[in-house]
Amino acid sequence: MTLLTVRRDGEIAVVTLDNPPVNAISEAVRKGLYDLAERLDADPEVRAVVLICAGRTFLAGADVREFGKPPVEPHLPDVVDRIEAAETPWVAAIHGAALGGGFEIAMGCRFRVAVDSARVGLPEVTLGVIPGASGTVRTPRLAGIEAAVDLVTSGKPLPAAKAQKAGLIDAVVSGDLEREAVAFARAALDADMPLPVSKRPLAPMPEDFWQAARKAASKAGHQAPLRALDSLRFATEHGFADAMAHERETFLDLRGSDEAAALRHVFFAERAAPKPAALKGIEPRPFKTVGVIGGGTMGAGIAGACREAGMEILLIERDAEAVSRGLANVGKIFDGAVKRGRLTEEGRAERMAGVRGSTDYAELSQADLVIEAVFEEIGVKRAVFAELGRVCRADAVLATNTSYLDPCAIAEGLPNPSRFIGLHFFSPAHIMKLLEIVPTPDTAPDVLATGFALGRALNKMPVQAGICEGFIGNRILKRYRAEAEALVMQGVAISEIDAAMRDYGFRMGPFEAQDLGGLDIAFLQREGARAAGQEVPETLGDILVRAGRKGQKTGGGWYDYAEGARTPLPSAAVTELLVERISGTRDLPRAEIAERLVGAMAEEGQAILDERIAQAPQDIDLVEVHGYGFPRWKGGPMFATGAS
Ligand code: 3H9
Repeated sequence: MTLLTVRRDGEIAVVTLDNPPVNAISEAVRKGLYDLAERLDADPEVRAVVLICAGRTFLAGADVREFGKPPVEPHLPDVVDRIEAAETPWVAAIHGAALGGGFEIAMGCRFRVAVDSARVGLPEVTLGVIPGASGTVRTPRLAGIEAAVDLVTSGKPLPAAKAQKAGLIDAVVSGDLEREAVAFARAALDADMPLPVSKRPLAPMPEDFWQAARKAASKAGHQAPLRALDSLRFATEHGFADAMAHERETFLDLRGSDEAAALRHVFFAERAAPKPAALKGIEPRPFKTVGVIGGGTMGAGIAGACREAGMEILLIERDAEAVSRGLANVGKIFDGAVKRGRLTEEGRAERMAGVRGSTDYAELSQADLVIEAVFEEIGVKRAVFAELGRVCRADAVLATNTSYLDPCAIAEGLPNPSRFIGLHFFSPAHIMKLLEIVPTPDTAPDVLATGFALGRALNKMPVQAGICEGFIGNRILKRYRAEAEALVMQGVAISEIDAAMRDYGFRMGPFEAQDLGGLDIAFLQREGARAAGQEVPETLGDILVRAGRKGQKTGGGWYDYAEGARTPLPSAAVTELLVERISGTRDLPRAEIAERLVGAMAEEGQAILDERIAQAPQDIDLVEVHGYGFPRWKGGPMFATGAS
């Protein structure tokens, strides 16, 4: 494979970069492009250059794997400058995605053309850095300051049509990209040549614009979007060279930051998780027709997610009334998508046409996959699988969406148990990314592979978990809550613990989150275990639930709430109820509180690893980031405590 090839189409040189899988800009790519710009400038017969990429995408950005090492020349900003300074105009021909350094190279080109399925963007802040090769300096000169602020501080790429509207690309083409780009270059040679992007003028913005942008950027919770904004502002108030120096300094500073390291860790963990090495070469079973048992919040969410991914759904409920309620629940999911402008009315009708309801299990005889999402009670679930064992094809995959029960116990007596697996979705299932995949000792490898393939098809983050109470996520949650209660018993204020975890980066602390979700769910589960003869010590939460304090829905839980309000107010009633379990008062710095709670999560994570419930520490981090609101820029409990 040759990294860079050059072919001539008359007076146009077509440069093709081929650096699989995503044409990341490695040291070799930087050097190759720089040298090529020199070489093509020296060729009097070349009047324009088209830069195009082989494979699935245009240049996807700097090679993130190099970020942990010292920078090596030629640096990317110099490559971009060199391309911009070329004697002959360069045309970037974009398919797939032009991201980060890839889009910065495209901005060094005199023109940008793209196919309509392409996206362009500057996602650097999602990796804890800012664009480091002129993204904060050239973008405002190319598309104006407002568009640049949006693109850089959000990190969200724009589809080609919107990018063209914003002035980020010159043309959207259909048909063969290379041919169209060559034709574009040829036509451009006969027209007025635009100024190189770095030479374009820029008018500063008023103070209130920057203040509003600052407020918006601070919502991300970590420093990169704010530093990106500072860099954009600097670039609009200083000359090009000074702005480039400022941007580079900020980029290098952030590149070495803990937040950037954490975000890189999550980035690579996310890419590894959906395709476990152990399943390489194992063909998943099909899942075109999917049965969902139960049309409550969870079942409807699962049905909605599967339908959105193109599967045909059969929703099974107990009686006709429950069927129509279930279908209405699925309908509400698509209504939400219409309301947010993500789906048209016709699209909604098409989605719903692929969701049928029935009370008759026999209709599942042709289903490829059936997911059970009924009440979390072993007897109810067993009855469902007894029925499924009778009606489903012997090779159909049968899955339980249990969150606490032992999947082996659910599957007991099922004929052909190798097709059985746990698929633990998180509520709301059409939104939450995490999917815990729980094989039993009987689960066949291709059934496990089917779980992962389903996760990928649903655009979820699939993580394999072994069997224990709560699997990975809920087991750690239990420990986290227990540690938080331990602090309360030592005299730390409930509101301080919540504030500490918010300061750490969670949207909510452990107690306010319980008030929102309801304290009774975990309480009932503990009561169930007690009724089954297990030794489960009385928690502080139990005391509150027994006193009728189940959270916001009962007007109070760990906090009081004013009528109809959601603001948590410290509760004298709670202090009174817990007085015998709390010893004095204790002031603990918030950072220390967070350290203790995250430390407890990591300790439980380590136990989970030792018991082989999780395959790798980064899987635990993904579970926490995607299912439990752990701040991404802290990398997850294992990373944050140095355990991954
Ligand atoms: C930057 O550019 C900084 C500059 O401003 C300044 C520099 C001075 N590097 O996602 P996929 C790997 S910051 C290294 O499954 P898809 C990935 O790990 C960068 N490796 O593919 C995986 O490896 P493996 C700004 C990378 O088709 C394989 O490629 N750019 C990089 O679903 C396939 O990845 C970004 O943040 C990389 N930059 O999606 C873009 N990117 O096969 C990040 C990917 O071993 N990338 N890999 O598991 C993406 O968003 C997606 O990969 C993309 C393709 C949309 C391009």
